[in-house]
Amino acid sequence: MRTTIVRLLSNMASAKEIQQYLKRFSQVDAARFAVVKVGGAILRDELDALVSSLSFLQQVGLTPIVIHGAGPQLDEEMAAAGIAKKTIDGLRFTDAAGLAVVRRVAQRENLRLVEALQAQGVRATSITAGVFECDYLGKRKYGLVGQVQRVDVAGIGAAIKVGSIPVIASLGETSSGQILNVNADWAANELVKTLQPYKIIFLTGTGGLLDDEGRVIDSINLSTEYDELMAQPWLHSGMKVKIQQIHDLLMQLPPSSSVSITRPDQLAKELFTHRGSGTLVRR
Ligand code: X2W
Repeated sequence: MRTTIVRLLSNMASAKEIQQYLKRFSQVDAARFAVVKVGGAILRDELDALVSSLSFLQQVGLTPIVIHGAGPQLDEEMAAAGIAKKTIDGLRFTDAAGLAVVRRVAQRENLRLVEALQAQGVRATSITAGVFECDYLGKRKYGLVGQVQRVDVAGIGAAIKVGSIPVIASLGETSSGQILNVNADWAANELVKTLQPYKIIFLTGTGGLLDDEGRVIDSINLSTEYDELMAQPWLHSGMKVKIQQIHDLLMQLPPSSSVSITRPDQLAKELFTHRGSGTLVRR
């Protein structure tokens, strides 16, 4: 573990810089340090780096809240089950057969991450139900897809109290107990709105928002750059949706809030250096 930490920190600036950030983070309410959204592709391709980074945070006494998706795994398992993919407005139309796959795969991926953390001695708590109280987004249009109405943070708080990283799947339920499929970015945004964490981090395979040549954009200041950015013909439609979602999220948070988009192996650099990593989006 020590070598992992040394390796993680070796690319960074000074010990003084790291100490500065540690001190700052230690002054934040432990339950509101960070929400980290992990895309399904990260669980598939970069699990080791993710585990190392989360392990490092626990070593220095920080407990992030992890919310994860399972998009690519769902594509694969749906295809294997003979269920054709249908997306509406970027959301997966989910019928009863599809929901059975969503529940199985979300729970499997959740446990895979929790077990990988525990195998490295990291305390982690699996949470696959009871967080996102939902209504149907539109039963006829989207099927069994949830729109979050309320976030119950009791289970999350209990895990953090004992220094265990809550690892949350993006499954919701209605007040009458119907399980629903929730988009993991949406679930992360609702968690953020409820908890108002100090740090908001999205871990993606791209490691940030990309410009026209596929390079990571360092920072985006929405108040001065949003309209211009949205008008760019080169902005990839997936990126456009992401920026729009981040814009809408930040508008509902205090003006000092920001969102970081980075890769798992750059997480410590993002948190503990002035330079950071990936893309920083501010209001
Ligand atoms: C998503 C949930 C998984 C997800 C889906 O079925 O793909 C809806 O679209 P990523 O890996 O974070 O994309 N749900 C309603 O969002 O995973």
